[in-house]
Amino acid sequence: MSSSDPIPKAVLYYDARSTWEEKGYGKDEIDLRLVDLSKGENFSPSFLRLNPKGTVPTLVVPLENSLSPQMESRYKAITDTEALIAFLDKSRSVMSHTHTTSAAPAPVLSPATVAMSSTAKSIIALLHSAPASPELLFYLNARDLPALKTGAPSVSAFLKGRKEALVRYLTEDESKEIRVSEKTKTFWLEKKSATEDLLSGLDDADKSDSELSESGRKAREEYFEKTKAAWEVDLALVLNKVCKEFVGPFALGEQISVVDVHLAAWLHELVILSGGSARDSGAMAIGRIEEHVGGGFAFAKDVVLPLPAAGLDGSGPAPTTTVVKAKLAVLWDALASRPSWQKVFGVES
Ligand SMILES: N[C@@H](CCC(=O)N[C@@H](CS)C(=O)NCC(=O)O)C(=O)O
Repeated sequence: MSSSDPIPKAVLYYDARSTWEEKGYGKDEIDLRLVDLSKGENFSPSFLRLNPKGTVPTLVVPLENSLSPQMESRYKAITDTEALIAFLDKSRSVMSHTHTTSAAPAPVLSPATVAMSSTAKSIIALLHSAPASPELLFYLNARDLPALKTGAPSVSAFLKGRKEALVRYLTEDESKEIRVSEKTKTFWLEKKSATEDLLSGLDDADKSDSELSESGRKAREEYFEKTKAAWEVDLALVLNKVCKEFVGPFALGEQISVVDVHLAAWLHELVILSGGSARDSGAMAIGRIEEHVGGGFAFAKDVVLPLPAAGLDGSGPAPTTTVVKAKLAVLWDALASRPSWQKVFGVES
């Protein structure tokens, strides 16, 4: 590397919607590279060299001790969302300004006390537990034929793209066009088989039950059962546990923290999968999740708020009535009013 070379930058490999702007990193600090999961780009040999699990987000950072112009830069990959967000948070302190995105100092988002750290850890672990996976809930998101007819085309297209990529990598390996380890080959075969299993329940979504073969009917029935259990049982349990730990108005109390960064991305995904949008009000968004989880699932509505005064300038009559909301609805409203929400989810705040 010569002295005129730019300082090596971190590269964030992400899937659409998986970035977050709260810390104010600028484009001159982090390169963003979209990894298209629907084309199996996360399974390519080059991506697997960075992250053998083939997951996004993945942040590749230059090692601090290799930043001098005299030496070749070395990099490490952070492949776990929790570690990645903690790294992005710690890499900017209150002393650093939010660089190109704003003149404000970068906020510290990590919890300050031991008690808060333990609550943070437990909520974050819940959000990244297997039953909370937005990817799983995207695959399993139809409980009856009308929902299957609407949803199957996009899920099938995603899974087919992924399967085609896996078949291509395996064929290239077979014909010695590429060389990969046995471990990578086994990984591809396992992913291919899991993808085929999911696809079998989504096949022939335009056909009624009576038009299907016996095995087709069985695969469809199993798919519906799996979907129902994923939302009504497993996700409902996660949601109840999250709410129990959640302090309010933000996850750990008055201050926004790393937990809210995880929650924002996760809740947004759940609302989209439930048929809502980033523009929904907190009450609407939470209502969509409740309805979609099904089985009578309901969040506790235990936050009492005054109704806003009639006049926008506050000149209206003093509020005489109150409104009750779920804690997560209050959080959604608080997050949706931040500029980061607008940037990430592309809505006017
Ligand atoms: N434990 C990982 C999980 C990340 C993860 O599973 N990401 C999904 C996208 S939301 C993924 O990359 N899936 C890859 C695939 O199997 O297609 C983390 O916390 O970062």
